[in-house]
Amino acid sequence: MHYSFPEGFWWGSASSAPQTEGESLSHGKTPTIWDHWFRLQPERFHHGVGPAQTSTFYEHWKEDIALLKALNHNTFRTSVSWARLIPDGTGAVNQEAVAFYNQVIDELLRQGITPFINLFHFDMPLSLQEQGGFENRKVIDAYEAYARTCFELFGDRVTHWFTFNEPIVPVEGGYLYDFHYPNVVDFRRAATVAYHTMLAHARAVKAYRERNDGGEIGIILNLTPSYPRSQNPADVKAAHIADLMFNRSFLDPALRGSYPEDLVALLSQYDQLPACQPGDKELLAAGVVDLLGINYYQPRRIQCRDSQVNPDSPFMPEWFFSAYEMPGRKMNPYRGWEIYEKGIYDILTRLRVEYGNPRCYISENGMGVENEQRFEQDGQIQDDYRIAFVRDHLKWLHKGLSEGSRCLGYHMWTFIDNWSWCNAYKNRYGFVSLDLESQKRTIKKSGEWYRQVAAKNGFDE
Ligand code: BGP
Repeated sequence: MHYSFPEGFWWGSASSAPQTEGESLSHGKTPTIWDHWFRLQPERFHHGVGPAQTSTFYEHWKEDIALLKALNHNTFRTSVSWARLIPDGTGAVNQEAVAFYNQVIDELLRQGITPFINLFHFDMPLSLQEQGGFENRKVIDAYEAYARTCFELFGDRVTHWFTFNEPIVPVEGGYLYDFHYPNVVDFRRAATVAYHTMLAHARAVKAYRERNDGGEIGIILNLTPSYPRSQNPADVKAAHIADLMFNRSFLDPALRGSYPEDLVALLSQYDQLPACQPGDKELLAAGVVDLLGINYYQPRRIQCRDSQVNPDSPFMPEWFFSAYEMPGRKMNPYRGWEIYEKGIYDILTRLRVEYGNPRCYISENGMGVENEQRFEQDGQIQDDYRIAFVRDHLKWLHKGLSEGSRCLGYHMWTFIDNWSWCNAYKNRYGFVSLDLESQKRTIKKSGEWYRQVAAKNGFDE
C-alpha cells in the first residue's frame, strides 16, 4: 500500500537549546537549573555527564543545518535559551546570543527549512529559579518580557512560535516526582507552578497576537492517552482522573481557554487549588492556541487503586489510580517504554471529535535506545527498529488524516543523538549518530530512510 501525505506536510525533527547548544556557561550564558543541579549532584546524571557535553550546536550549527537539509527536512524545531539571550533573566540582552540565533534562523531559511521556535524547554534560568521560578507570579512578567524580546528580534523571519515544550514535565519532575530541580514533592506547589505556567503562556500568546506579525503561536504538549484496565466503572473513573491530571490540565486551557470543571472540583475538594487573581480567567481565555504540538511517546495504562490511601499521606495524583502493566504490551526494551502506535491515532481522533479538530502536528515521537553502538555495521547504525517505529506511527497518523484530522506534520525526536536531562546519553534517539569525543556525525540507516520518505512525501508498504 502507498501512504501519501498532504502537499506541504511538515517533515522534520525537534531538538532544544539546552540539549544541543553546549557552551553552557560561556558566550554570555548564565546557569540554568540544569547547570546548577549538575554542580550540586552530578551523581544524579547518567555516567556523571552534565549539560555542558552536547553536540555543540553553538559551533556546529552550519554543519548540522546542512545535515537537516540532507535529510530533506522542510521544518525544524529548536528553542531559544532564555539564560543565553537574557543572562540575568530580565533586562539586558546578550548581543552575542542575538547574533547566534540570527545566524541559525537565516541559515535554516536559506536552506528552505522553516524554523519552529520554542521559548522554553525545561531550562529555567537559575537567577529566576532563585526567586521561586514559576511559583512566583513575578516570573510570569519576566517570561512575558523574554517572549516579547524574542518576537521583536526574530519575529520578522520566524512564523511558527511555541510558548512551552511539555510544560507538565517541569511540574512533575520539579515538584512531584523528584526528577528535575528543585526536587520538591508537594502537590499544591506543583499545581501553582502549572497554573502560573499557563498564565505565562497566555501572556505570550496575547503579546504575539498584538504584534500582527502574520505567523502563528502554539504550545507543545506531551499527551499520554489513558486507557483503563477494564470497562469496570472504577477503572474507567481512575483513567478519567489520570487523564484530567496529566493531559487535560494543559490541553483544556490550551484549546478551550479554561480548566475542566471536574478537575477544578476535585482539587478544590482536597484543598489543592492554586491562588487565582482577578483577570486570570480572561487571560487564560486569551491563550487559546493557533497550533498544537503533540509529543507522543507512550500511553498510560490505568487501573483503580488496589489499596486504600492512607489519609495522612500527602496528596498525590496516585491517590486515585495506579499504573497497570498490561500483559503482552509491546515494549521498547531499551528505554522501558511501551510502544503503542495506535495512540497517535487515538489522540488525533479525540482532538477532532472533542476539541473541534484544531490545527496540530506531531511535534515529537521517537525511540530511545541504549548502547546503540552495538547496532553499527560498516560505520553506520543499522537501526531498523527505529524505521519500523516511525513507519508504524506514520500509518496511524495517516489513518487520522484520512478521517479528517488537521495534522500538518511529523517531527521526530530527534535529529542528532543529544544530551537528555538526567539520562544524559543513555538513550540515543537521533537520525544522526554522534561520537561525543570526536564530534563526528554519521547519518543512521533511519536517517537515510526518512530522507526518502520526506522526498516522496510518503512511503510504500
Ligand atoms: C521529551 C522531551 C525531550 C527528550 C525526550 C526523550 O519528553 O521533550 O527533551 O528528552 O522526551 O526523553 P528521554 O531522553 O528521557 O528518553
